[in-house]
Amino acid sequence: MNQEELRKALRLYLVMGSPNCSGADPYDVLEAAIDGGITMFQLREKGPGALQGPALLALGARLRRLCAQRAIPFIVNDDERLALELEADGIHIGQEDAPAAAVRKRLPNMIVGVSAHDLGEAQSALAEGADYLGVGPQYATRTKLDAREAQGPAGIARMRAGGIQLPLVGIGGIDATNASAVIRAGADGVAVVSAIAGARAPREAAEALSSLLYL
Ligand code: 3NM
Repeated sequence: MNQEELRKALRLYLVMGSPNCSGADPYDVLEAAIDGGITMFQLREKGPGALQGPALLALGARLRRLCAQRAIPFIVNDDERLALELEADGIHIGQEDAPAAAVRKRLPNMIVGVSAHDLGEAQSALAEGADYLGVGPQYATRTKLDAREAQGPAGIARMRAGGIQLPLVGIGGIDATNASAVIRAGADGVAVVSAIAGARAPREAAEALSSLLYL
């Protein structure tokens, strides 16, 4: 995938694991979200009740297959071994995970996404070979318990003003009421968890976000 294709794929990026699905089967949630127009998916199995071991692998294999069938890039959060086992399209790592340069080297053919919180972290991620950045939290979030203080879309605007041209998504507290502001600040797309996975009707929620993002 080239950089322009990646920018497009990042437009509406669903990040999700079973703890985010309020008891629904993550497969059904993902399928509905794809029907509703998401453009990329990240398996992020974290939080209370997160699956591990064979159960996580089995879920990952089902979700991976669905993404392949529907031509949705499939990214794994933070777990290089799982990413390899599932033949993921990419991996997403945070500042607390393995250094981006080492991951880039070990997984030369994968998309490598990195969480960056300010211009300095964005410049480091770029130098280490990141393919895209996730910038957050844009707004207050209840999904990631150790999230930092909300920085608002101005953080993205500062990165763009500082010369960061990498594909970039905002994350954290994004929903249909504020997604447009994140795009206006310079993001290529938005990454959401609860706005779709926690919605009563994930397909309609994805459709609503999607229609805003293509205005
Ligand atoms: N990363 P929701 S915030 C996974 O700031 C994640 O890097 C964040 O969930 C960061 O869309 C976040 O439900 C959770 O607010 C986003």
